[in-house]
Amino acid sequence: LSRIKPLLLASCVFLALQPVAGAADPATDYQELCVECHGASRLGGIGPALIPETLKRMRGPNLESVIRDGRDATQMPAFSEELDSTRIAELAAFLKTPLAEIPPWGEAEITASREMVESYAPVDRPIWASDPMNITLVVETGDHHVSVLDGDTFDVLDRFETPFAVHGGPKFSPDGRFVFIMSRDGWVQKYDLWALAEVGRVRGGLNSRNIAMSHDGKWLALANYLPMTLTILSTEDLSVVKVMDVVAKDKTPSRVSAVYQAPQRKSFILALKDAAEIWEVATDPDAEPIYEGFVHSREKDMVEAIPSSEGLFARRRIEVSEPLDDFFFDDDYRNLVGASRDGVHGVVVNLNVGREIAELPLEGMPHLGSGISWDRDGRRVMATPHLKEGKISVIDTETWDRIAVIETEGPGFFLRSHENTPYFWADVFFGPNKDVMHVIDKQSFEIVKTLRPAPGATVAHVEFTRDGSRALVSVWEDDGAVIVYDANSLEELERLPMRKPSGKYNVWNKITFSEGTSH
Ligand code: DHE
Repeated sequence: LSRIKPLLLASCVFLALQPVAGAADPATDYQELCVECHGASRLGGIGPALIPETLKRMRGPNLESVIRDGRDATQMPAFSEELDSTRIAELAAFLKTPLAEIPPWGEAEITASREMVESYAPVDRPIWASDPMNITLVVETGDHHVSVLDGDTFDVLDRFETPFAVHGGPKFSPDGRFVFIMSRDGWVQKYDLWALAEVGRVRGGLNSRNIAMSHDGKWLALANYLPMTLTILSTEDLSVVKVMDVVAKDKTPSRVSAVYQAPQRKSFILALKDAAEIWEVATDPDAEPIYEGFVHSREKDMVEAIPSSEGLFARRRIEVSEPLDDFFFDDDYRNLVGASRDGVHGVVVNLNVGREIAELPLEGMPHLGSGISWDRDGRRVMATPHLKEGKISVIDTETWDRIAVIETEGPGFFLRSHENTPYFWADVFFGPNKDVMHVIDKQSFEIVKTLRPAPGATVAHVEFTRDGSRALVSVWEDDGAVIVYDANSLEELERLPMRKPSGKYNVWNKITFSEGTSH
């Protein structure tokens, strides 16, 4: 790949320098200017897929200005010499048109996309001297890289290129040695933290949402919008183990909004975008009792083992009254809370009995995936931000009553805490106060400090070090930074320059399912 990249880039640039003759026709302009890098079917090549499913999720400069001016620090050239503003607008509109046909993307195509790095050589211990359990990854979306940080010294051990537009949390193997990273174009990358080297990558979908690892670290599930499938890969060598078509009981095909690991249940839980069903997929070869043993379950007849008689990847459908998105799970993964489509309430689903058991008034689009939980007065509470309102709701996870609403300076995206800290941290992601980070007392719900470390910049997402003593905050800008805070005194200690850092992920917090982090 590295050998053909310069050739393709050279031909892109060469084409870019040719005057484009003839009347404006965006399809012709695409063939002449874009096809080399973005593929004949607009599904990507060395450049990303140019389809509405991916483009509408992109933050930053709009499509027309990217075509006109190019993209800094990427191989995307500027086309202002070749195309006038009308043709640029028409080309942008063309790229936002859905593809007439989605090419098949099954086992054969996924297998053909798999690229294992020939020079990769495994090592039997880390090639560095840092604490392997305190390694923290920073996803830098500005130029599509990940920085590998020593969580004690904050030295950058490596900075490697990722596929374009990484989304969601990277997933660590249970021993913290390997990490798997997913891009919105469906690429899954495997990286060896001990050797500081990429192991390989595979395109498991054409437009994808997130990945989850099985409880035993053997399988990686990829939730796809395009095609409407769940791809299961072997974590060992990224080979395809299974591609499940996601079709509801009434035969409606559905996109998969997200896939989650439910460790105690030894299963994956799937949120379906277009069907009023939640799926549970067993990752335990002895899954039979879980899937068929509920004498009282009205879902008994819905259990379908597909196709393994042993129960591995057996599927269970849980029917709900409407499609639910964006799940928060309680600690034992008995219940989940999902957001309703109308954005005004949440629904509690008991996964054991397979039905809805409560409804919560959660107006203003709760972002349940960012929910975190902790103990307060002997009760387990969870908190969730809202994407459309400047508030955080706190819910009692036994009664499912909302017990507090904390007013903030604007709608937030992420909440974070750690078992060793008395506070939780809440960003304000949207609106004029997007540069604000609130630090809130977990017991009193008082805002103890409002940080504004980079006035005017988006300041968001927090990760703690392994012991919870340091909080790492992203200044989410192209010339951004990760700011290291003392998590007790709330004093700034250090600023590490980064290119639009988004999420940060500490090995220990992730593999131990630390309280206050996403899973
Ligand atoms: Fe995310 C996690 C869905 C937009 C950055 N986001 C997740 C997860 C889901 C999700 C289901 C959990 C996956 C996981 O970690 O395994 N995100 C969605 C959406 O539906 C939404 C609102 C619309 C969309 O574009 O798909 C959305 N997300 C965004 C963004 O615009 C963000 C801010 C920038 C970006 O990179 O696209 C964004 N999402 C993130 C991050 C995480 C994430 C950084 C991981 C957080 C963590 O701490 O684990």
